[in-house]
Parts: sequence; structure tokens; C-alpha cells
Amino acid sequence: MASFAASSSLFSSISLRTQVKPSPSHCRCISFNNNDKQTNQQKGLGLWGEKAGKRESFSQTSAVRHLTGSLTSAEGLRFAIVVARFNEIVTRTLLEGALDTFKRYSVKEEDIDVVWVPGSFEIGLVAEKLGKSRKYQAVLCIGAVIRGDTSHYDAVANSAASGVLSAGLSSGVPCIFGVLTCDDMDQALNRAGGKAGNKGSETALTAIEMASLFEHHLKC
Ligand code: INI
Repeated sequence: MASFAASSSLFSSISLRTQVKPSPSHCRCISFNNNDKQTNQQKGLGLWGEKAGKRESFSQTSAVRHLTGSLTSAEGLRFAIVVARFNEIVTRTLLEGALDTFKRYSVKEEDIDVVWVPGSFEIGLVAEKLGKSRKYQAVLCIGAVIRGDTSHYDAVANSAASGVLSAGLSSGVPCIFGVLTCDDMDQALNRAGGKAGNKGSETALTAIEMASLFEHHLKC
């Protein structure tokens, strides 16, 4: 309920701004670019357009724009990767998976910086610093927290997750969570290039999509 209220109030604020502000040609912010909706509103049709007396459903109307990041426009985007050395046998493989995916999606090696930190607990602080440097379109965070190895598993795993989240929120740069949280080493190795795939590769795709979304649609 609360999240519905939040999203509808965001939606109304976008609509309002669309009505009152002119569209500067240099700005690609969604609130200024929604020309289709403006056209309908100018015609007095509101969010439900009517063509030749026929009412369009909300999901069909051309006034609604769907913004997504693209995986095919990664060239020129810059990425930082923060990697924890703890459980390096796992994190190095995740890193290799991420680098391989970046290469396959045309991200140049010189557009990637890799920063090593002692453990997953340290990732958030470094990710925030890198995000705030404004040198990167996304920061990919890689670590492996394994329950079998520690009694403070929960503390390290939770700190890593909230640290990465907070780095993204405070810097405004997408910080992607590529920290494995596993019961034992076998499970971790399975997710680092074993039978469960390579989570480093998957998070690199997430980083590209989010970087592209911000760069091409949410920049103003
Ligand atoms: N760091 C990890 O990345 N994974 C772990 O499994 C782990 N364990 O098991 O303790 C771990 N601990 C180190 C921690 O991240 C910090 O480096 C350390 O507490 C110093 O701040």
C-alpha cells in the first residue's frame, strides 16, 4: 500500500512537471521528454487517449514510455569493480567472469578499474568513494561470504549488502551487488563458474544495464 502511494505520487509529480515546464533540447530527463503525453494532454485527452471515438486502454496508449537500459550500447561506459580478497579462490573467478562479460559486450579494458579490498565488509565504503568520484557509470561489487568459515557470517553478509546499497543511494551511481552469501565453499564454487554458472558474469550484465539506463534515460 505504502509503495503504491509512493509510486503514484512520483507519477503525478512527473505529470505535473511535464505540464508546466518547457522542454530544453539538451536535457534527456524523462520529465521533460514525454512529448506523447503532452500531446494527448494538449488535445484534452489526458492519460486515456481517444482515437476516432475509440478509447485506448492505459497499457496500450503511446503516452506511456518504458525506459530500460540497453546491453548493446555499453561502448564508452566506464566501470569500477571492487573485489574482496577474502575467499579469493571464489572472488577471483567471479572477477574473471565479470571481465569476460564486459569484453563480450564491448566495454574496453581501459574503461575498467579493479580495486581490491581485504574483505566484503570493506566493499561499501570503497564503492561509495568510487561512485562519488563521478568517473564511472556503475560500480560492480564482488565478494564471497561463506557461513562455514565464520561465526559472524550474518554481520559480514548484512554489512556488505547494506554497504553496497548505501553506496549507490548516497553517490547516485548504480552500485551492483555481486557478493555471494553461501552456506559452504562448494556452494560458492558452484556459483563462481561451476554448475550454477558465474554470478560475476550475471552482475556485469546488471551493471551494463543500469549504467546504460542512467546514462541514456535518467541523466539531467
Ligand atoms: N569477509 C568476506 O569477504 N567473506 C567472509 O566469509 C568473511 N568471513 O568469513 O569472516 C569475511 N570476513 C572479513 C571481513 O569482511 C572484514 O575484512 C574484516 O572483518 C575486517 O573488517
